[in-house]
Amino acid sequence: MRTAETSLWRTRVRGSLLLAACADALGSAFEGRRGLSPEQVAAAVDRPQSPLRWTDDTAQMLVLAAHLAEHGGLVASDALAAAFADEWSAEPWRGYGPGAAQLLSQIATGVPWRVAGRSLFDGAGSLGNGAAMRVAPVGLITGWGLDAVASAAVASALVTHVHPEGIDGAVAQALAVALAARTPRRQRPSAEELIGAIASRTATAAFTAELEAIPALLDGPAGAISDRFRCDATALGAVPAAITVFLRYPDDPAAAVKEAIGLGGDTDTIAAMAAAMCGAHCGDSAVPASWAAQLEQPERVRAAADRLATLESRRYLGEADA
Ligand code: AR6
Ligand code: MG
Repeated sequence: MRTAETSLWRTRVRGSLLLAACADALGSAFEGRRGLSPEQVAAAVDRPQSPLRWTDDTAQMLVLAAHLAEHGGLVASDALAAAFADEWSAEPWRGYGPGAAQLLSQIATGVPWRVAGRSLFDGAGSLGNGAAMRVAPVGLITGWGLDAVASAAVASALVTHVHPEGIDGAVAQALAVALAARTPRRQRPSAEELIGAIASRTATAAFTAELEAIPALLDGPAGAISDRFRCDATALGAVPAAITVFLRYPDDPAAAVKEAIGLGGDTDTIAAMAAAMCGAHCGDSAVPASWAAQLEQPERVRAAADRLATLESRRYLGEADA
């Protein structure tokens, strides 16, 4: 890959991870609330007054980014499960979902991830949005086709989320980020193309039905989005809402984050997922200065992004040289 292309890609990877981290932190103040007023959300988002502390969403996203960088872009399941469990053990207070905490504590004490994941929710496995909220790095690997992105998303999900809807959430989010990153900056992402690419690679009829609802929500009031989607901690309730918000504001992360938070419910996660898409499309120049100034450990996020972006340019060069 030429230097200019590498640097352009790096800005997108940085933009995606930084905006996801900022949005996660901004949204966490409102998690679980409903009926938020736009003024209330704008006051907190436009001029954050206190440090932006991220939650389990960003903690796990950074683990996955580091894992992909270390393993040549591939998912080594045992090592990834152990890395998530280590992260949870080190900072269990980040706001993990109840199923996730139960699962990661089992893995930390030696239970194999295959056994632990199946034990959740009476054997159904988790259909939470946790595999989706952390998956952006999978969509930010250069040189990969969309089928490879979808396969890696499945592999990354399976170590914690075995329910088909939890897996579909990760596939959808990874593909949305991948397509956002592949859309020229001045071009508006095509809703039809994005929805089609996701619908053809997700497995459940339930997810397809939610995706099909998106086009009717692209114009009109945000209230129609929260009327249609549950906007909760499930993959089905959160990921289609995040995609809808991104498609409404692909070039405007601040507007996207405000709208995502305003939906209520799982505000940190829906905002983080929509922002990851915006950042992949716009690059890091779109990160509002007031957010960057307050973000917790910004250098750690940038370093994770740069390792991911550099990994890809090395891989690309290696293929070209072969
Ligand atoms: N049946 C019914 N409800 C379920 C099921 C199921 N099979 N699976 C999940 N849920 P969890 P995550 C519901 O705990 O996916 C943090 O706040 C259930 O209500 O596996 O990592 C993050 O910020 C459960 O509590 O964790 C994210 O918002 C919820 O889905 C979120 O949690 C989450 O599933 C990530 O959640
Ligand atoms: Mg959340």
